[in-house]
Amino acid sequence: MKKMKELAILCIFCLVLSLVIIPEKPAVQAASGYKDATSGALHVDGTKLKDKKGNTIQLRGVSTHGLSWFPGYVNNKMFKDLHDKWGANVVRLAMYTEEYNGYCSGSSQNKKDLKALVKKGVKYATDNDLYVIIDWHILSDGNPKTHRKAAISFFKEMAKEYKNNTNVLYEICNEPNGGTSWSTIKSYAEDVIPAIRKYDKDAIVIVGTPTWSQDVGRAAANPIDEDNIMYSLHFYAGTHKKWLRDRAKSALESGLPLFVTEFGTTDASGNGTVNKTQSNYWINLLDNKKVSYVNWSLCNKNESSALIKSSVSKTSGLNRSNLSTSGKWYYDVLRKRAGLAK
Ligand code: IDC
Repeated sequence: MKKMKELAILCIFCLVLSLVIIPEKPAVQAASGYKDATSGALHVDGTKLKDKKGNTIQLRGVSTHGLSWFPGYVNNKMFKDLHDKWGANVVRLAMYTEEYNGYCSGSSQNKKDLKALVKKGVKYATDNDLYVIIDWHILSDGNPKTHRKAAISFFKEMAKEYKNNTNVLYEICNEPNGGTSWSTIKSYAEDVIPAIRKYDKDAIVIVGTPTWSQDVGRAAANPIDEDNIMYSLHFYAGTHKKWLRDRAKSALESGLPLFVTEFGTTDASGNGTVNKTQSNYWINLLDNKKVSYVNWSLCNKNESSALIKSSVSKTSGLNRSNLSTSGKWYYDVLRKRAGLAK
């Protein structure tokens, strides 16, 4: 009887001990990202992006292709997958201004449709704990001043709509080009930023830099005198190699907060060979410096930068095998960094 009692006490002791010392099995870690209660509103501190608690946060995610070309990927299930399965914490909504039913080149109905699609995108991002970048995607209209008035009214409307959202970032000119100088871009930014700030006082605003967002040194030499501004650096790994990484490093060293709002694993045409070696060099640098990055692009176009195989037509529920060479590489990059990879 006494032995039984001793045994029972021993068992209870062991049970208590096991509860105390056996660590809880970690649950699958979701992407660290937008959650209003935790990460919330972002701010810029030096070259770093910080969350509301002051922790450095790196955003990693994907860009849509042009919203007019591929509207179908803007759906709740896809965005949920991006967060839960891919481990992304940001999505970029690329709204062209000129090309193919661009916001400034299409009909007024097209303008309404695009605006509605952007709003859907922001909603799906918000519902799925993603930060979201609203991208005014200038390209063939190389000078952002070409559509300055339209940009001001568009961003005013967006900022009014999203003044209480803490997950919306504004990218006011994708890639200035055609010889547009930094001083022209800067003066454009100084017109658009107040339109945003009128409603959304301290949201992050990302400004493109000269020569397809590669001449970050120009901005570093004469930055915009405003809080919470970041500067775009874009690269396509097959074309932009060590020389552009060196340029990025020196811009960071001089204190310029960079955001890679677009990069491709291919050459600058968005096509050609996927250069994994150069892509890995880039990702290592960006991780090391805690620079955020967004990959081009979430679509199944028959071009090698597309994340999805051109033979796959579904717009959500994608498996790794549905992805292109670039897609598989990037899916693994994201999942690993979000702690989702096996
Ligand atoms: C490309 C698309 C391509 C589309 C073209 C339109 O991949 O399908 O026909 O735009 O002109 C950028 C631009 C981005 C480009 C991409 C690849 O921001 O719009 O997309 N790129 O060329 N800058 C460097 C490369």
